[in-house]
Amino acid sequence: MNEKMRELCSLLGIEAPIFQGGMAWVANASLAAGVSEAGGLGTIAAMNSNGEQLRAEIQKLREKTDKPFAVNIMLMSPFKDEVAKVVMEEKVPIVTTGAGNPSAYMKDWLAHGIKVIPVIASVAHAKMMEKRGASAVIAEGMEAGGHIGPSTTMTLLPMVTDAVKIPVVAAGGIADGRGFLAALALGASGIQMGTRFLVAEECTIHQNYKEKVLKANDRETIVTGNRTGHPVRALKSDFTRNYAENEYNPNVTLEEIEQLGVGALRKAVLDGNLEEGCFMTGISAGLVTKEETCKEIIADMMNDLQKQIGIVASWEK
Ligand code: TUI
Repeated sequence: MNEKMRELCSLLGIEAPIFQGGMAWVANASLAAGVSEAGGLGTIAAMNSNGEQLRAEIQKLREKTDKPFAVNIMLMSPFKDEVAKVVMEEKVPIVTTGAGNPSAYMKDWLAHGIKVIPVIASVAHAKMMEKRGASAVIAEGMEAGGHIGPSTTMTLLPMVTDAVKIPVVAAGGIADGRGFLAALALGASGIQMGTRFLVAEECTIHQNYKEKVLKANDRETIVTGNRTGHPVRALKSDFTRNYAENEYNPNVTLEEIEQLGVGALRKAVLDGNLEEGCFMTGISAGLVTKEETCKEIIADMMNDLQKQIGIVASWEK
């Protein structure tokens, strides 16, 4: 590991600088404990939980591991205020945030000793988060699945690492040692992966979801929601085709479009509903070909990184 990776690991008390993304409906105690036990940073997503459901999930995780973990608070969630309180009451060590600006909560979280690591999609937001006391930022490019910003990982990452002094974690499009090395080359201290962890054995999503990820090629994802201002990347399906048709139909109102998305992620994750489900996935699904344990994924990422460094370092003129 290089100096930056070691600094990030010792800041958070983890062994490998690999975060698991806080995927709504997906990132539960089973997956997060699997990743944390394997030495990475496991994350419980609070997106689909109210305060008490989140508390129960945190307790479940603590029965499985005593290693550090994070809770991800999605700032478009209707439960954001109550889950923001629960992370303090439960003494959660690390909070990551997504899809918005967490400034309103940061003073309280910091006063409770929580390390705050926001997902950012712009240089300005990264600088603001550093000023407000973030321990690190996660710079996420539009290769990622789910709700995305407009920049690519390849361009956003070096601009953010130039702009802030705190560690930067790279997210969006990374699923193997080559992507890991590329992120380090662009100045990152670590990486976050979502899509690769979708097919982890500890990930409890419906098998139909896993099969779709395993079968996906490079052209299998599509971004919908540009008209509503909430672009979301997901695997092409009956749902995304229907959504895209309505999105660009001038007779359909914005409210009607928003309504189409409600519940579709839950139907994909819990029911594996191939007709009505929204299978949120990053473009890196095209790189994900086998089901493994979290331990195998983390070990493979570190070993593949080492191998890729060897390949690059052995270049001759
Ligand atoms: O949050 C995500 N990805 C998500 S959340 C989600 S749940 C959902 N369900 C149904 C419909 C829509 C979403 C699925 N995927 N990633 C983190 C992320 N945050 N990506 C981009 C951002 C972001 C964007 C703008 C962060 C901050 C921001 O602006 C802050 C500001 O105020 O400037």
